[in-house]
Amino acid sequence: MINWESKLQDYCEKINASHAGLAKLEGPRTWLQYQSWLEKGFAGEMEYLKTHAEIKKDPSIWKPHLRSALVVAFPYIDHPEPHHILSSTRTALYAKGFDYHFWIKSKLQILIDELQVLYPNEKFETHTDSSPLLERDLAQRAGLGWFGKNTCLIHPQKGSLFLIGEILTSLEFKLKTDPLPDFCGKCQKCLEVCPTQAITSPRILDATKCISYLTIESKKIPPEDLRNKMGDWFFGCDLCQTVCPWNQKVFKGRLQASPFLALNEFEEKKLIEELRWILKSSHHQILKKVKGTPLHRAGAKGLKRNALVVIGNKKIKELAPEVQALTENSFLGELAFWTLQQLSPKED
Ligand code: B12
Ligand code: SF4
Ligand code: SF4
Repeated sequence: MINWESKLQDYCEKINASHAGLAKLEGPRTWLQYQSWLEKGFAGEMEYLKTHAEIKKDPSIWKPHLRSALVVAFPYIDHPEPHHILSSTRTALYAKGFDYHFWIKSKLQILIDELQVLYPNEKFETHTDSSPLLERDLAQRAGLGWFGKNTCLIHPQKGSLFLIGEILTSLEFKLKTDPLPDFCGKCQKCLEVCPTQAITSPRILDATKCISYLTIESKKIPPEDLRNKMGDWFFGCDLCQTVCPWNQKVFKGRLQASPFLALNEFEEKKLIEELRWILKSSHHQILKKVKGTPLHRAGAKGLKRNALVVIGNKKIKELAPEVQALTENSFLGELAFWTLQQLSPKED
């Protein structure tokens, strides 16, 4: 008979996970919140979130033979799989490492290889992010954290800067994990810091306003009223997490929650060269460079779009010729004009 509590600790050490828990693979407790979020149009262009809805409500439609989930939290400070591509740009901390869809699954596979020996007749599968599961709900039920007002799952000793992955299995676990209590209290720091006011009320995030969505998921040019608010973020955004006192406590002094990153002269020059490279390179060159990293998801067009927003907001005049060259571009032209406007001094 396995003692799951100590087994989970051993497993975490083996694969550099911070914590793990067990949950039944069943309908989520927060289904109604998800449904109302979709109805409000907060998913924007992320059509797959609507297509997946029925499966999320009842995972047995999708995996009738699977009963449980072993849910694992993978911290990304320090990043376990770092890359140094376009390293001067302000990129979300999780994206400073290689694409987690690959490395998380391969780490979970190490555990499956062990479990399969113990339970040769049971089924095991690895999943993370892209599967039709409400992962925060699953992880909350497995005791990995509470739903912060920024919507992220937070653990009192581990913070929220972790990714979630899971092993789904036909096994039925006997261990019952109690969800953690909510420790947000009266704090509102995440709502206050969000530059685009994307967190419309505690635990409700209008993704169409979130910088993470605008720079990663959206295939469009950001609406004009949000462009200035996107600041220097090139890919993703961490502000509502880095400002969080629970992360500040865990990662003492290591997290930046300022609206613009302070760069020294050398870093500023390097950033300008990286942005110049993005604007001047072909789609093929860009995709080749970012292959295997999360940056690939935005596509070459998306990364050029993000570079233009950063150049405009940081007023990088040195890049005016490269921006000018994009004003005839069918996708980027209007944004390139906006960027040029930000670079020229305002008349009274
Ligand atoms: C779509 C998506 C996004 C969208 C929308 C995010 C959102 N908050 O809705 C965008 C592109 C904006 C995004 C951004 C980010 N994402 Co994302 N994303 C997803 C994805 C694919 C689906 C999330 C979803 O269904 N959203 C809809 C809302 C309604 O659901 P939810 O976010 O899960 O929120 C739950 C709680 O808020 C709760 N809830 C809502 N209201 C209420 C009210 C009460 C009273 C209670 C108790 C609970 C509650 O119920 C919701 C449903 O379970 C998941 C992976 C997955 N398969 O689940 C990753 C995931 C949520 N993302 C993740 C990460 C890391 C990020 C970013 C940090 C990346 C970055 N730095 O740029 C940011 C964080 C932004 C933020 N504050 O959420 C991690 C979260 C890890 C964690 N510790 O929480 C996940 C789980 C991916 C993974 N496998 O690790 N993401
Ligand atoms: S990730 Fe950034 S833009 Fe999105 S909700 Fe958090 S602070 Fe706001
Ligand atoms: S910043 Fe405050 S309100 Fe927001 S998630 Fe952290 S503790 Fe909760």
